[in-house]
Amino acid sequence: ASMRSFLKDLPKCEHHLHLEGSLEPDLLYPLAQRNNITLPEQFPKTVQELEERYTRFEDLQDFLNFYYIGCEVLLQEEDFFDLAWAYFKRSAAQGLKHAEVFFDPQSHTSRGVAIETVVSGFQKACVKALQELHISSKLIMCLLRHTPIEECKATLESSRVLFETGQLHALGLDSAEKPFPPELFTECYATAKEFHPDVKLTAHAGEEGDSTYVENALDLLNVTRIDHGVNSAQDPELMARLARENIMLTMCPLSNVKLQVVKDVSELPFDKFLDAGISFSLNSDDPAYFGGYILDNYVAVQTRFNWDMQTWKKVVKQTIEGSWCDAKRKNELH
Ligand code: ES4
Ligand code: ZN
Repeated sequence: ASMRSFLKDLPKCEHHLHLEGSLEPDLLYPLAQRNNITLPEQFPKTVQELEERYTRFEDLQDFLNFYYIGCEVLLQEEDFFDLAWAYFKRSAAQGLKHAEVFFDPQSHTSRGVAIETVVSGFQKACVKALQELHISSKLIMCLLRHTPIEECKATLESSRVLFETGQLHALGLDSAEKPFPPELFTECYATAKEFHPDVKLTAHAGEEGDSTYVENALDLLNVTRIDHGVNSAQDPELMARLARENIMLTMCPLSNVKLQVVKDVSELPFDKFLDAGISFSLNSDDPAYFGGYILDNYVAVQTRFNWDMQTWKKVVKQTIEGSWCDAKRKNELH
């Protein structure tokens, strides 16, 4: 209990959170009803059955199949607001202070929902989170790497004004990693940077893909952050580069166990990364699916690694410094 309360009081920032992945079963069914959505026939019928199904996933694709069905209940601006607000409230109770959150516009625009509807709902939740919970936030738009490149380009074009006006802060890349390597998205990443010089770039890499996915994301997409990056530990030269170029890895311990990237949190290469001087943050990824929000991930790490106070201070400091908020906000967070 005292370990949990120590970790709860740390000023936590989240860098790897899919808003659609925070859709809890107890919100999914009410939204389906509110929007008159018929879920697929084989889909679990009750909150309890669905929670049971979420306790085991074969791999990333098995999880994604459920994740994209979950997305289908989101239609109106209010739905996107409710989703994000529920995430902020639950995370505030776990000591979250700053969040840089992903969303997948293509999982909604493919069903006829306008990207402006999605962003507007999320934005309103972000404003309320700052006012009422003192959580600052940034929105990161992700492209779905399994979709045709022309669709990705069209999505990017539809987001131009949102980036130009600062409503969107960064571009990311997610969904099935193999066989969709970073090099397919070189042009998209160059385009996003042309929208506005302040646009930040990140990409999922090295979760199911090997260390070359991480290397190519750095070389070809010009990202300054890597989401997951677990498999970077396979390559000592890459590790030295991550440290030298101050690339932050956004690690997701409970996710990696649930998707069978590792058998246990204790197998994650945190000590290697610490020794190599690589910055990483600890994140919840898709908390409604993987059984824990940000503090639960901190607790899962501490239970295995038993870090001293000094190590936690270092991790918290690196997390704040690796955030995309301005210097004034970073100062408040420290
Ligand atoms: C995701 Cl864990 C993970 N990996 C890749 N894409 C994703 N989208 C949502 N969660
Ligand atoms: Zn992710």
